[in-house]
Amino acid sequence: MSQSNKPNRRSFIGKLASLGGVLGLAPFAINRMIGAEIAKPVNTITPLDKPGATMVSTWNHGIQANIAGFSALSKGGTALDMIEAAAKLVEEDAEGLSVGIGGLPDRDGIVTLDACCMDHTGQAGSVAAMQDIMYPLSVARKVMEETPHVMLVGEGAKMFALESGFKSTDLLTEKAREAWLRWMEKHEYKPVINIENHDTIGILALDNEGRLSGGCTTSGVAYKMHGRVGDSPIIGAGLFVDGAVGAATATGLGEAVMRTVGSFLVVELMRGGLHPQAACETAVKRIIDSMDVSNLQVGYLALDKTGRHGAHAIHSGFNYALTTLKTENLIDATHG
Ligand code: SD4
Repeated sequence: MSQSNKPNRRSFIGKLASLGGVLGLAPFAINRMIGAEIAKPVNTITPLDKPGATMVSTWNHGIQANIAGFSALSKGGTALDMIEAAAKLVEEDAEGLSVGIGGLPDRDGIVTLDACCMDHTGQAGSVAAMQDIMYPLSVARKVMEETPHVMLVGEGAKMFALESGFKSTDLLTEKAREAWLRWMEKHEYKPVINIENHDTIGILALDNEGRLSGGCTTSGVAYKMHGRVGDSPIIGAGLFVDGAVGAATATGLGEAVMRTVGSFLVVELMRGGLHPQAACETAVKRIIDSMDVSNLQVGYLALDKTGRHGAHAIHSGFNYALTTLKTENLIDATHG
């Protein structure tokens, strides 16, 4: 665990309590969110010796995202609601340079977003290369729930979002535009490992009923070719969920994940009996064995249906946030 980043438990509970206040939650609901602190649970509390609600999310921003997810749970939400709430929080943060508004643009200065989600029944939705819409994972969820399709791209995805009531928003912030202008001076495309430790967010959640869901949302690799789509919205690459087995998500250079259908591989390895940690390690090894990885990073994160989790990356620097009703941790993934 990276001590400098380790969140303080008291501040976590404080955040949950004040969030509860803002949301007008009954005290028992707040108690549910901080269950370990309560001496005698009231009978509305789901026993935590079942797997219990668990969320894992990539990178530092996973901590805040998971808090938003647990807030959705406390309002009666499902695992998929936890995923959507967590994604929204990061997507609307204009300071983050890799997800939603504020994401770094492609080489033509255009921000295009990729996202997908999947639930415990195997339903999936996805949008790719979508412009001007701030909440791509929510649009992906609508594709899943309200259309006969799995994936919409580009102009079609945007049209569907507008028809569904999403607003058109300029996603290129001044900060991102300035970074792009600096990049234009050399105009050199070179993927950068662990750009700034708040990359793509991949989120996996297990609710109190044992339902698993997952989501992934990103602006993709910075300064990509216009029209390039990475792994993040590709079901099986950036995300895969099998409610009877487990879920996995990926971060890093999408091309390496897509070539090895990474998240599907991690889930299939768990189906074969591997612990999520071992499954992530094996999937990373598949990449290392099949290409030159000196300049590329990939990290996998997995959660199985019993609440066990693991993560592994090619290089150091990848971490993930783990949140349950009892604990919150920022964990450095193993690597190599
Ligand atoms: C992509 N996998 O577009 C994404 C980028 C990413 O951490 O995850 N960065 O290839």
